[in-house]
Amino acid sequence: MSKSLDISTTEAEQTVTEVIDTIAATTPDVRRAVADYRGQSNSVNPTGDDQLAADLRADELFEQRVLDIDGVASYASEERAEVKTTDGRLHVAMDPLDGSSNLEPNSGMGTIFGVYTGQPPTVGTNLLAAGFVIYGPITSMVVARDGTVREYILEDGDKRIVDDEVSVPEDPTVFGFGGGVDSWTDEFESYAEDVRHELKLRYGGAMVADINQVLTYGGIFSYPALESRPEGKLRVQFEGHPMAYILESAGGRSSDGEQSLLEIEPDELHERTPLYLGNDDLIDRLEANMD
Ligand code: P6P
Repeated sequence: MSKSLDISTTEAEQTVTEVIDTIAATTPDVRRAVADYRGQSNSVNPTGDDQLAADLRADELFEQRVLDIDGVASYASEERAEVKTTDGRLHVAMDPLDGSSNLEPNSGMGTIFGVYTGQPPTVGTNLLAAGFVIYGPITSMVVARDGTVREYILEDGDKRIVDDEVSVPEDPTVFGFGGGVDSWTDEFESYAEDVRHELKLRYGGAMVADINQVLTYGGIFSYPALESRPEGKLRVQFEGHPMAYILESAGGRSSDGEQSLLEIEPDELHERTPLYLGNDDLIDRLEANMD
């Protein structure tokens, strides 16, 4: 039997595979929605971000199809206040369109997902799989499951493997820090001052693309604690946990400044956290700096 699950490991594995394939198969419709729904929606999501019509359309597409999967018990989304439940055993949490503010300038955007054994809000160690899609010059997908990270190119929603063992390069090259110098704490500002003399700046305003830079070239991505907002900007359940699972499966590390992001058990579904993800020595130095 699977850990803390009342279904067989085989059933859990089959459901994870179906979730991944369903998300991949939905990407052509999301890519079309991104082109067709560029306008504002005059609404905000539960954490106060402006919602584009494309955010809502992507959320609708994924919710319908993910909840149709037999083994899925619930669908949680950055775009909606409540978790939608049905029969099944595994729980899916998604950021349907990450970085949608990049839609207007036609920069990178994506989809983030996590498959949990417990219903969100839940601890990151309940993840069975996590991944993200990038709607870039090509549509690509990175998936972490069973300790391995794989990268696929998506063509008409079908996966074609391009890397069957993604790992963070040992020698870091890039860094990307959100929030802006004037909003950082003194501790982070001094850390950032060291890092910016060692690495190249790669910050594009969409976590999926910036994290993929770190997976490709090595380095660190952070949306840190801010003077005015110690909890930072990004969400534990929809961004922190999935990306931590991927980076740690690829030989990197994650932190909230003290511990792995996977150790965080959010009290609320849309809880935020400072987050630091990348090469282990860069995260070690960060945590020493934040003491
Ligand atoms: P800022 C996109 O809106 C997002 O949620 C993440 O994908 C990204 O890393 C961050 O916020 C960008 O925030 O403040 O730089 O616009």
